[in-house]
Amino acid sequence: MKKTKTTRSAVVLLSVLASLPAASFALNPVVQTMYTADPAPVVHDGTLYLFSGHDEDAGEAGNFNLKDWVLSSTTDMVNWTQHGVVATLHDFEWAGSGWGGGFENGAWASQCIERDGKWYMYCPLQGRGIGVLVADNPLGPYTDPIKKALISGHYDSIDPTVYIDDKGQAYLAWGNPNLWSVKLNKDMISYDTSVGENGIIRHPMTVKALGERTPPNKDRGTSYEEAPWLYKHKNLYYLFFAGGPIPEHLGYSTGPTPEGPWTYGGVMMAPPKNSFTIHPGVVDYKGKTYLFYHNGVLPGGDGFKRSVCVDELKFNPDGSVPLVQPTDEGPAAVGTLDPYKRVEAETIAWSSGVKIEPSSAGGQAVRNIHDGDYIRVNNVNFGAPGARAFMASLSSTATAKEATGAKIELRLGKLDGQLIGTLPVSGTGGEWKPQFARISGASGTHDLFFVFRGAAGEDLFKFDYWQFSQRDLPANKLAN
Ligand code: FUB
Repeated sequence: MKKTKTTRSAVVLLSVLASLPAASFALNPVVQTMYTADPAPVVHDGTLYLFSGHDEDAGEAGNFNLKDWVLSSTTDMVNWTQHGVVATLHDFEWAGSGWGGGFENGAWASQCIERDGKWYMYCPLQGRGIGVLVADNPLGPYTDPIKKALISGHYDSIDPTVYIDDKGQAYLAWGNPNLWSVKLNKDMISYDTSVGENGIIRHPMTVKALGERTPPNKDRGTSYEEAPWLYKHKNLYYLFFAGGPIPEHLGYSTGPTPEGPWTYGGVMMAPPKNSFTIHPGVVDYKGKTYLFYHNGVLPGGDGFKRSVCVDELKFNPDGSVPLVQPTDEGPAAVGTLDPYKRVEAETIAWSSGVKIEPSSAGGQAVRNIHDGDYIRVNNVNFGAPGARAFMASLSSTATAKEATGAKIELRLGKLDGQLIGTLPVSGTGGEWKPQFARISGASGTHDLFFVFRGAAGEDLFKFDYWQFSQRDLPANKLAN
């Protein structure tokens, strides 16, 4: 009797497990349509925004080539909507003067924060100081409210990190090779000049605070190199940073306030693959803590063509940070994607071949689509009975009368997984037009692949957004 009961419960459990979707994971690096570096995550109103630098595809060899800052966002940790460039060196009138690359280079590691409905982005213009931009929403447009450097170029002024404590006091810290900070005023665009050297505090660069450097270096007495990131967990403040020597690793220190005094905690991530720099960004989201960093693993990548990755960070009970192992699969999904609402084509878990550009219809669109390229979106919840139709907003240079020969295959689970529908792409004469396909066999939760087909080597079409429907399509909505 007992055995039968156990067997029956095991069968029930197995069938429940079988009906659940397999756990979906993010994929590292987070963005594949361009090189990204120096992650700066921030959570606001249920969305995780990931600001980052943007290593250009081409530029001066053996140097960083950064002109602008880009933004992606997620609500599930596996699908990232790319918002493209949100700020550039041209947003700073004064970027053109001084050493560092004029308007063409020097858009190094920034951080953005929201306060009272305004977004403040602290941007180092390498060699020229740290500026501040302000916007009404994370996507911008951003403008320069002070039209000069907030922190002059004399103070090792790269890699700003901004933090607002529970009492509303904001801090800005930065620096390579030294660590500096100011107390920002409530307006977030000026600082309290009554302390330190006209308001600027140099943190003691001691081994106790920032760890021992091995081998020692005459200019740098500690393991601290650059890329500070201020964060709080429980009652402890953390200073995460890139430690030296090169190739950099991630280290951390803790302290009782956002200004320290700091006590070195240890190494939290080994040097990244294929990049001599690393840069931390830590944020809490939906009950978990995430560590963003960069490496050089995308095809063509290296120390000047880096890519942002993310993995979960778990604290030890005493607040210390265990070594985080970088993964290819990234963290588990914390939500599903609703295919029955409009989804931007640039919402991507993984892609191959494609790029993004500003869309003539607003926002971004996917371009550079060739035969065999694909976009993957993860954890798509088709529910029951599931999807019966699919719509994509597409633009192609062929006229409505010309056949493009291109199509989108919709597949579940893997690149050559179950085919749930095929959309033959019509010519649109360069306009954005909705195009439709019948769908069958799409129920439950799956990773979804848009596989692009067409004449080899041809730039096929552009893709703005998509949506599934649980209702069938009238015949006149179908191209064939
Ligand atoms: O991206 C340029 C520089 O490389 C950053 O400012 C540093 O943190 C390092 O990642």
